[in-house]
Amino acid sequence: MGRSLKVAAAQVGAVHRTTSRAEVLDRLINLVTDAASQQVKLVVFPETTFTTFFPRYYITDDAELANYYELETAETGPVTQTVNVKAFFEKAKELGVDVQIGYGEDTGNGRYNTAVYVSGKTGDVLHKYRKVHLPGSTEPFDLDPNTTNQLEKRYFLPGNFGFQAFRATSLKDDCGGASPIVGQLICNDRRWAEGWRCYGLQGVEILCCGYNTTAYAPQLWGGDQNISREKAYADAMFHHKLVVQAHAYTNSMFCITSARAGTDDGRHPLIPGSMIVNPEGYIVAESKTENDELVIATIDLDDCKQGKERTFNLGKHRRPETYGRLVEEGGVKPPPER
Ligand code: CDT
Repeated sequence: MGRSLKVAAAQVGAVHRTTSRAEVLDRLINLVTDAASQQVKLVVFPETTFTTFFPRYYITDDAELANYYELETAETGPVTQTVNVKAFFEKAKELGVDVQIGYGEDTGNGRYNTAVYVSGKTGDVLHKYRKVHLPGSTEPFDLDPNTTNQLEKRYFLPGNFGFQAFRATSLKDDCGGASPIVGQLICNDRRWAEGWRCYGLQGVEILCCGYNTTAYAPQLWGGDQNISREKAYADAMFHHKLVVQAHAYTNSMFCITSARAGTDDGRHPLIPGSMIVNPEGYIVAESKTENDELVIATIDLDDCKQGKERTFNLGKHRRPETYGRLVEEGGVKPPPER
């Protein structure tokens, strides 16, 4: 077990439109403190963790909207030092725990759906990822304030950093002198094979992914508008697990997924399903509630070797000369009718 590491997904329960930043911060600090007390070295938090999942609302008040982002400019410094949230990062550093956490990033020139990976040793941002696949629409499909919209295309620009892996140098000593190779995705990204493969091609061993996935929104999804809440929930959980388990397996990597769960505002249900998946695609630990909860497992990064060296030895078995369409085409082009 030369490269074994204790890791956690920190699931976060309901955060309402009216929940204060201070309350959320307290809950996050409790989670990271609890993780540290159990010798966890890396904790993955959800997408847009510091606030409710605001892209579900059609927000016309610019001041309210601005408040959902962390302003990150030359003057403010990195997110770890911004006034709203620095207490969380200071606590993680004090405890010596690496964290990945998602938030709305406002650079002053553009807004992104972002996740940072922060070293528990130094408090430095080791890597920043901006969500590439933004689901939903720019315009609300329904102006009823109780409706669940999905307005990420309105509130964020598509991520412009690509799928760049990095070394978690902070964990080098914990992992037998070889720093883990880490990749990041945010929510909807996990449904697209392209990002996973980009990370697979960089030898990623731990994929970190936070999400907010609605458990019931037939108006948004299309399809059966009379679907029951139970069936919708089961479908959403099934698809979440299906994509994560399949892509972890085909890219021979561990994946830590972390949910914003619970029912926001009493009417916007989100699935839980925070889990740690191994390179064979099996779930090794999984959340049991819809509330704030740590999902913990000790993983051995050497378990990635079998898949990477045999079945999914990418250099040996891939035929990139046949994959041109993947980068040449954006959408579907069926063959012509004869
Ligand atoms: N936050 C986010 O990306 N949510 C999307 C909902 C898409 S509608 C199926 C997700 O992929 O979970």
